[in-house]
Amino acid sequence: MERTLIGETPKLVGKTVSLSGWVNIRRDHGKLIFIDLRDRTGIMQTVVIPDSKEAYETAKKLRSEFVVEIEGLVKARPASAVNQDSSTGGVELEAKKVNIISKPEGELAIDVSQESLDLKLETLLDNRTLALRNEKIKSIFKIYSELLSAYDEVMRKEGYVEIKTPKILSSATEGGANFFKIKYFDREACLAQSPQFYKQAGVSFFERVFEIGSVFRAEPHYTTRHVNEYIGLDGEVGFIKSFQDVMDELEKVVLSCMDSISKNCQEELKKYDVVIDESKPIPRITLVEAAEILEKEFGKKLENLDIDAEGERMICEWAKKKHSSDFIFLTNYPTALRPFYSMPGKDPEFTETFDLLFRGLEIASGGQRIHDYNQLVENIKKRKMKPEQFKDYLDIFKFGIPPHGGWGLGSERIVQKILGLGNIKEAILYPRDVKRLTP
Ligand code: AMO
Repeated sequence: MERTLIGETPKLVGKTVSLSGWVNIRRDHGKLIFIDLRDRTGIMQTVVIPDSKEAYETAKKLRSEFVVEIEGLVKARPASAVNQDSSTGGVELEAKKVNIISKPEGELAIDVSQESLDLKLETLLDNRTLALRNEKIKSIFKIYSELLSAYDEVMRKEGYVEIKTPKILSSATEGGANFFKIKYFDREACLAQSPQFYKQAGVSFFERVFEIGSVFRAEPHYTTRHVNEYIGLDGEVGFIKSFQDVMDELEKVVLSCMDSISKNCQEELKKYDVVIDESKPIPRITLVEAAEILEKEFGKKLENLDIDAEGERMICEWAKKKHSSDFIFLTNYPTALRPFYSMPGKDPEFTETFDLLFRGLEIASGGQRIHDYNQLVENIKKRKMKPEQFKDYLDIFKFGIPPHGGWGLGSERIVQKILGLGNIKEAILYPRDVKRLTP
């Protein structure tokens, strides 16, 4: 018999169907055996009665996570039963045949059938492939998948061309020390800290480009918002008049992603009791203004305008109260805090750059770039770096390139903050941190 999906069964009351999936849990009540069956569309209760002899004998052997095929009659469940337990829907299957397709070996480390797995993050990550079978945890990644598709869709709609750039590089793109050195045959290379140089090159041939790609950061610390490998949603756009145009673009893109998630992931959002509010337009304040607000409203002083995690949380609290916005752009970061490619402002102590904060956390950085060859060479020298090291990057500017800018968005941070997850690692299938290289 052809396979029917659980999601299709409400329309098939009175029909005989064959379902395939995993045993979420087996419960025995007197002589009846209840098997909650899980497939990619949901969970459904199946009932095996002793009269169906063969099915009953097989059902007695079943344990959680057995992969099975169950044939039976779709029946409407009494409303009272549905009210008591709504997790398995309004129909059930009266099983006639049960066939074991595959069995787990040995004991399972965790029971994924619970609505919410109340376990330590380490346990969930150590047993990741199993934990990812839990419906609530799976919801995180359905939302993540929606984010990737929404980003792709809006970028293409706005005329950006998707590119994929190399992740093995000869030099670091973002400066600082947080890059991984690797052995590359008889040379040293490093893993890309961002697609920065290549997306700027992309502007010189496509005007507008985007990339969804892996980013590697050798952050030696443990925080709830840093990991060592993440997926960046990058964008770069040419022919801008100022970095305000870049923020306009990013605002459009981010709000469009939020809208798609809100429209297409209602069920998943509900599992986390989350509502996505309209946040339009996103307020923009300079970092200097933010520092004043922090001091006046929260009594917090910023050292050299270097806003920390607490400051970001506070300024978001202010944005919510004052502008009813979950987002806020902080602009014009000090030169000392931004990479060498950032466009200086009228006051050269500051740059034409921004961060985008969402519900207390920085989710994106961006800005206008220096596009003049000589100015860029000077800037590299000013930072005590050697222009020779950036020869290929500098070539981009020798060939002629319009004023441009862009952003890097941390995809996992967006999902973390949408769902209010305590740690970014919850929003990563198989996260990498200082200690974790498996699974
Ligand atoms: P930046 O280094 O600020 O900027 O990174 C951009 C965004 O990436 C995310 N992010 C991280 N997420 C998880 N773990 C980390 N260790 C981590 N580091 C950064 C954040 C951050 O806002 N090239 C520039 C962007 C640009 O100007 O276009 C860049 O990489 O969400």
